[in-house]
Amino acid sequence: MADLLRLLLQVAEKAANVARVCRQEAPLFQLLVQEKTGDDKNKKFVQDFKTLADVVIQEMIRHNVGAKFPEMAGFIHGEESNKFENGLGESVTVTVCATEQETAALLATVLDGNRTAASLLAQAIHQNPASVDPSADGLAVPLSPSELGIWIDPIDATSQYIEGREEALEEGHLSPSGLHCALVLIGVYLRSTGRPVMGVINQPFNHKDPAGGGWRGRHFWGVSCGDVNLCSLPRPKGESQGGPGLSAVLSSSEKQAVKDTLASLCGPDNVKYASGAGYKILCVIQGLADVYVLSEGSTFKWDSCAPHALLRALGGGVVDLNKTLQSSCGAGDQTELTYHQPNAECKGADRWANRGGLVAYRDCSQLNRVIGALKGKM
Ligand code: 2IP
Ligand code: CA
Repeated sequence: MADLLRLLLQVAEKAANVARVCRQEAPLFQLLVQEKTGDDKNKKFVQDFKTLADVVIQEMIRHNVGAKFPEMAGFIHGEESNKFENGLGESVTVTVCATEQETAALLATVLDGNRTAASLLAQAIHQNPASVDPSADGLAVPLSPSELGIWIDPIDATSQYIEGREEALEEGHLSPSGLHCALVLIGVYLRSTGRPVMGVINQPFNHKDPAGGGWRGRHFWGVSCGDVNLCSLPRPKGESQGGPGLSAVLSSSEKQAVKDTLASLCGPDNVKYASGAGYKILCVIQGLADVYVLSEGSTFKWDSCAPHALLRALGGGVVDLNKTLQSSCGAGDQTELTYHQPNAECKGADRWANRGGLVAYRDCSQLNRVIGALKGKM
């Protein structure tokens, strides 16, 4: 498991490099921000570049993990499909090739011959970042790769990534929107039970190098399996243990009834809004909010798997909101989100939606207070 965690930290860092390169290098940045529609649309160009960047990152992770752990190869899932059809009806499969040159040549075909952009992208994909987190070494967990599956969100909060507003993060404060909301999420679950057991979160745009060297990232990881619960972050200091103070983070598009209920439970100043499903769970992990409540089925397995594993390592979790509201025994392990079974009656991405909404929490008694307040209100 130490090997797997080390590899995931490395590929997440590589993904973060690709995300940064796409914003830093002018030929890629132009492609990223231009939305071509109607007559302007180049029919040879495969969909939009944003989707291509996502797919390239996802395929790079799939390629690297599958090469080192072949038992996992058929169980690495993500938000994007790597099969594209362009406006001319030609179908192209984007994969990461054995060499940088081959990858560049393949990317050039989907970038309609733009060799500069293709080479820059291929270079970032094939470059190995030097540093991995030494604190992840020596980890012993009795799990084998053949028991595990993976969910990847190559870039969560894509809209914030494209918009690219720069915010200076203030220690201990949640910052509602901006580049820091964009996250690379890699979650590992147990195929038999669907429980999340390992998660890696990389925040490619955490702070700017004071010496002018561009954006620097930050990463977080957690492992939760049996008696082993380890997280790169400590439990936030001054935990209230379910006491009176409570704060919540919500999507700005949350239902008014949920906003009102939480404002009266937490106090209006303690309800905050932020972009990105992954970023909101990260706020709970970091103690910037106690709970993240979402009443809609607008998140997916790839959004929640990685940060869910970190919350479990800290003694919290992520439950299905509707199931928990209906459960006679209240919040408990039975209503935690799982990651191995699709919603059989749904089609497309909705097969993997967290359809009942969710609550992410660190402290079970705080979760119970939220559930108690929301009963009969939505
Ligand atoms: C999105 C992204 C959105 C979030 C939505 C996710 O993923 O995290 O920000 O909505 O649920 O699926 P909101 O910000 O309102 O919580 P992506 O950006 O990868 O599509
Ligand atoms: Ca997402």
